[in-house]
Order: sequence, then structure tokens, then C-alpha cells
Amino acid sequence: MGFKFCDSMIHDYRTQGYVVFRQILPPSLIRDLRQATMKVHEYARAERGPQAQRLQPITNYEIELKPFQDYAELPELVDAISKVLTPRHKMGHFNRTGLLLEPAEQPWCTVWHRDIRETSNVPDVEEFRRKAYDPLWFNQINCPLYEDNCTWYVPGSYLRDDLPDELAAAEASLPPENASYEVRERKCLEYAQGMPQAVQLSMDAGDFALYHPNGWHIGNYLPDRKRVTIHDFAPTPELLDWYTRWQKTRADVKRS
Ligand SMILES: O=C(O)CCC(=O)C(=O)O
Ligand SMILES: [Fe+2]
Repeated sequence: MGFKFCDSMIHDYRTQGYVVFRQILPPSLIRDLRQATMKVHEYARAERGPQAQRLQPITNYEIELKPFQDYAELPELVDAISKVLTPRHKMGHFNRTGLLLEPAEQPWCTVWHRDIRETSNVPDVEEFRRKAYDPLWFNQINCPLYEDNCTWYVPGSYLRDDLPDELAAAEASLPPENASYEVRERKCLEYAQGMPQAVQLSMDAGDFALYHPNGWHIGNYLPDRKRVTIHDFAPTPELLDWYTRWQKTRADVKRS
């Protein structure tokens, strides 16, 4: 059965902070995107070593952009995004689009985090406080081209401040780098599971997760699980401007 938009998805996104559009990409587009990204692990590992798990932006590499253009303009996707967000939220900013990849050698996970906090050198803290809980301001996208169980998310957490148990779970210890593959695999999983109320976004090829990047989330990666997941967003012109201002503030802080 193909994807069908449901009005409850608007409610899910606003309350939980994420929604998954299941099988929204047609097989032909998945094939084109897989073909365009055949060499991306090679590019990432040449640049950042065997544990690289991201390539960004796609415009910096020899990657055919036509399938990405087709993805950004896919009518079902444009329609679903315009209903959950607004018609002014648009994909297609490929100079910011990335690809999330599996590392080559060792299981690895990020720490539990919210992407942007007041302390992240945001351009204007008062403005950030006003926007942070607005479901229509920040957004992020994970669109897997292969089955992807890496991302975990805490539903509803973007709408509120941290809870003490969440901070404790985020600060729990991660396995040492030199532990065996299986110990790292088990400990990273236990670390991910240690976050109260966390759900694993079990996704199949051609699913599309739209989520609020300031809700608690994590990526947990296994080398034996192939991953090429489009990492994207659908900004309004105002959000694009915000990111430009944020980039400038961070550059200024770095220089000073
Ligand atoms: O790999 C993922 O799905 C999440 C990655 C992530 O949260 C990050 O890099 O900030
Ligand atoms: Fe993140």
C-alpha cells in the first residue's frame, strides 16, 4: 500500500515532535537515489577515516543532483510537508543537505542531545526562547534509502525543558573505544535504551521522518548495517536567514 496522508499526522508532529511518512518515496526514486550515492562511503572515509558517519553537503562531492531534485519536488512529499508545516516550508537546499552513513569498523553512537540549545551561541537568546517550542520553526528530516534503525527520539521532549532523569541518561557512560565489537554493540544499545520514554524510529527504505531537532535524540550505528539516509530540512526563508545569522555568530565567537 502506498503512502496516504492522514490529518492525525499534523497532531502527531505537533505533540510528539516527529512523524514518519511511511513508504512515501516510489521504488524508482529510491533506485535513482541509491545509484547517485553509490560512492559516498568511499568519499566520507577518504576524508574522515573509517569511522566517518556523515557526508555534508552533497554539493561538495561528485553526486548526481537530479534524483535529489526529484525527491525535493515529489508531489506527495511537498503536499505532506505543506500540511504538517506550511506551503512555505521547502526542501531543495542542497548546499546544506547531508547523508548519514554507517561507520566501517566499530559500533558507535552519538550522545543523547538536543541539536540547538540557548548555549549554542544562538544569534539572539530571547528570540531563540520564543522560537524553540514553536512546532513550525525548526525542523529536520531523515529519509533512509536502506532500512534504518539508528535514530531514537523522545516524543514530546521538544516542548519542554530537560528532566533530571534525561540529563542522567545523557551523561551515562559510553563503552571505551578499545572494547570488542560486541561489547560496544551491546553498551551503545543499552545507552540508547537508558533514556526514559525513548522510541527507536524503525524505518524502511523510502520512509521519511520529519522531526523537531531540539527534542532529545541519538544516532546509534552498526558497521554491518548499511546506511545511506538523506539528512535534510524544509526551511522557510526566515529559518534560512536564522541559520545564516547563527553561522555568523558562531564564526564571530570562534574568532574572538
Ligand atoms: O544519525 C542520526 O540519525 C542522528 C544524528 C544526529 O543527531 C546528529 O548528528 O546530530
Ligand atoms: Fe542531532
